[in-house]
Amino acid sequence: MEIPVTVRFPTDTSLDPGTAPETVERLGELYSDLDRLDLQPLWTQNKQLLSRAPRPKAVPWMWRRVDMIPLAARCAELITISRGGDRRVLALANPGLDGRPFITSTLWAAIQYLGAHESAPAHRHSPGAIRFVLEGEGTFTTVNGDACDMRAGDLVLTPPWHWHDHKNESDAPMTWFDGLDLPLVNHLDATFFEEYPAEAMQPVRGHNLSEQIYRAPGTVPAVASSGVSVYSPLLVYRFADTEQALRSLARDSGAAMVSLEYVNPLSGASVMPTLGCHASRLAPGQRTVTERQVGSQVFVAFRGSGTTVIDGRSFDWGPGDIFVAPSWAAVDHEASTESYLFRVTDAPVLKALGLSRHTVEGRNQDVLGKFVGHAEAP
Ligand code: GTQ
Ligand code: FE2
Repeated sequence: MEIPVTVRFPTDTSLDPGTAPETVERLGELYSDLDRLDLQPLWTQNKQLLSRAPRPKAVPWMWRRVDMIPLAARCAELITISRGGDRRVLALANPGLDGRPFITSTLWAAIQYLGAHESAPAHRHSPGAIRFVLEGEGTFTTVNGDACDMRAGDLVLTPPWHWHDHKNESDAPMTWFDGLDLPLVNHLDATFFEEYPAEAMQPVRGHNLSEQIYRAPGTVPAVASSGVSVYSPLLVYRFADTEQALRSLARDSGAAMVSLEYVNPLSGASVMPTLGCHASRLAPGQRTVTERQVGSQVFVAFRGSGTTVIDGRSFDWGPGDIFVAPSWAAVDHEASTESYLFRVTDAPVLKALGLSRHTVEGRNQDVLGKFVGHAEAP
């Protein structure tokens, strides 16, 4: 069936009411001929294609720990981790994205749950991943043979095409946050995936090997300059270090919020070319300035509690809650107790492409409503 041209191309705004009927008819024929030959006019759709500012389909949203953990535990009762399914992962699906399992157009965010003495088999893929541990210990993620022990507040990297598996050797379940560049890599038609051959798990060379080389502050291997890679060779960042640095920063600055970026110790660049990771400490009772930036931001509340306003709506968060600010959303925070927020973004991509933009509003945005969750429509 032929799609009517008037549906394919919205009203031609250049057409004024006095146009002769003969011209209208000729225009109709012209649009049909264009359509038939897969040619499309820009003038009927330029406003959508070249919007004055980004118009992300993703909406500001939040997923609460109290909702997610019990559901993940129910999954663990009913669904075993097998070679086929590979991972017990629940994706945070943004309600603005038509049911796709993505938190924004560029980022994947999920919680992953491993029961006591469970493991998830080795595989590798071209999308890069980061893990931020929400609670528990006794689990390690092995990345190309380097078993990275995971404890609450630690950041663990799984760079592109590195073999990785997860193993919980403890008597308690373990939950962490996964951030991946998967939607972006899919958009770029650059996704590859491979299962580890033979055995499910890869051999472990040792524990925390990258940490032993790269964690010492201020020194890096002298030979490394020739082999600086685009992702960080340090695969794990400990919360104790993050916390200490943030505390010291806060003491010096007195600001409502201090932040640090996790970086590649060899280059100072973001941990991966596609993913940037930050940690912030919020002082209680002080609202931060309202800012906008191009790109997607996913926040993980780790410790403390507070309120973040995103595009005029307030999101009240506590430990383990995860919320998202789409590109160019107005964002500010106010903690009610000393708080730590982890954040993953696609900022390195925008920077590399010359598309970064950031503004600080002259005054705080108005709060027009409060996020209540799935009771409301997006
Ligand atoms: O743990 O390897 O959330 O491959 C999505 C894809 C986690 C993982 C995710 C993955 C993983
Ligand atoms: Fe994976």
